[in-house]
Amino acid sequence: MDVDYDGLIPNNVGLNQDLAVKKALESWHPGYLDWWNDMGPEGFQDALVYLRTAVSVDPKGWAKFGYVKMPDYKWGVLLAPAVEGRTIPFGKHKGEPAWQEVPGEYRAMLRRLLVIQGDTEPASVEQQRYLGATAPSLYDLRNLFQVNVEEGRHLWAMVYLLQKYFGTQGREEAEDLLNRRSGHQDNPRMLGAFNERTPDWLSFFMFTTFTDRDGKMQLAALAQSGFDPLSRTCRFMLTEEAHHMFVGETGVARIVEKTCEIMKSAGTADPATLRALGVIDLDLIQRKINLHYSLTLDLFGNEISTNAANAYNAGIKGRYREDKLADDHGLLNDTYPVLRCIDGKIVEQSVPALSALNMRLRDDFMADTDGGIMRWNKVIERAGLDVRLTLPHVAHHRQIGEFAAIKADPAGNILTDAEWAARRDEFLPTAADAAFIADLMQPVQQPGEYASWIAPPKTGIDGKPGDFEYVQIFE
Ligand code: BYC
Ligand code: FE
Ligand code: FE
Repeated sequence: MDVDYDGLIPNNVGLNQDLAVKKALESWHPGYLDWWNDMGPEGFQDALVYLRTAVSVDPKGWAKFGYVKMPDYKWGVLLAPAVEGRTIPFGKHKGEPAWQEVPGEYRAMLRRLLVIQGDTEPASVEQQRYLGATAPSLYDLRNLFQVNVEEGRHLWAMVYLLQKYFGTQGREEAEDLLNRRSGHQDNPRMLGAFNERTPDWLSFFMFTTFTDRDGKMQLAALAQSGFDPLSRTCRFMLTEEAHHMFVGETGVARIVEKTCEIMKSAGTADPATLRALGVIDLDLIQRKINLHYSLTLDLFGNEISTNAANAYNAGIKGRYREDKLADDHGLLNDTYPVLRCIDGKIVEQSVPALSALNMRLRDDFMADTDGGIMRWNKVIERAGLDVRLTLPHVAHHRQIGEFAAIKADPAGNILTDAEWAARRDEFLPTAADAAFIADLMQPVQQPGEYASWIAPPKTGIDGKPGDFEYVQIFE
């Protein structure tokens, strides 16, 4: 399963034998590069970045490290190996051979899912575009860029499927994916969280912890798809996703570590004092958790969803680890408990399992997220402090679904509009927080040096020593 690196577009899908698709991708390529130059990392396009590139999709040997200028990164089309004799794992076609072509009746549904998935990838690059200027170290700068180029590759992954399987419509969608812009008034990205700002590095680490984890869960559900090319695409994307969450989770952990160190040495928990000492108070970290976690919960869609039911029944989008679950994989007679908002109150209701699939995936997401929070709290515990970070209630600060209609605090207590207005600044980042962070985040570009507010990582990338020059910047 080696990757063909000879042509313009590295791939393991035999593009050289598939000339129509090759041509479509090659004519899309210049527009992609224009988009990358306009909307990708601002100011570092000439820097040499120590990046990993996939040279094979085998679990062991796919990462090769080396210095690359980002616009020269080998974005390509990579699918995980086919599983011989694979069958559709769930829904009403369960047990039939997996589809190698798009089933006509599910064409619109599949296209919509590919476009939504594809849209998030360039959106995140756009959201992170200005962060390079304030990176706390060359190590972190390199990790940002690694995430960015891989999200760019995820766009390629979806564009390949659109162009190969959806003809003219697919090519039009591929163009539109380059035209929408995160946060744009008239032509925004498709899902809410991808039009929010990622204004600073604490937000970046929260985004990669929580929002990239939504990516993991959604990709895992699509990796189960009966449409085999989608399944194979997502399986390979998941191996890249793990690194994004690593960047986020360890990033926050290192910030927490530094804050705790100063809390102990200065013997104070007072936010103003800690800020004066150049670290980020745990209260502000908690407010950022509340913000990014609630924005991410919105990405799972509505509590009750016929879209989700239809996609499952059709064999197009499965559950997290569908292949490891022991039930009938049809769910027609099952129920699932869902938190709903009824007469202004939060109540648990048992609903048909098929229509609750968004919540099932969200529950799996929440369980997965708990591990990360525990690791952050371990850092605080090791410092001998008894504060703890927590995840807010699902009803807190929501814009999609049942709880968009009400206001709730992070513990899930329902508030009146007046109470919310009076207390909002306790829960979510404030203008003063933003001003403090903007002031705090000054670039550190000496190899081996780190900003005051973040601890160095435990180990380097690719086994490199602490003072390794992960990014060579030329003025
Ligand atoms: N914002 O029946 P419902 C990633 C719309 S992240 C705006 O609940 P469904 C990444 C919905 O579209 C993973 N609109 O919808 C991470 C629908 O509209 P229409 C991205 C929203 O389909 C970091 C209507 O409300 N991948 O990869 O069950 C960096 C009814 O809702 C939102 C996917 O999401 C929202 N948040 O659920 C880089 C996988 N939520 O069609 C990358 C593909 C709902 O009635 N997407 N709506 O006009 C899906 O599976 C589903 O579309 C969703 C929504 C789970 C997103
Ligand atoms: Fe991605
Ligand atoms: Fe990602």
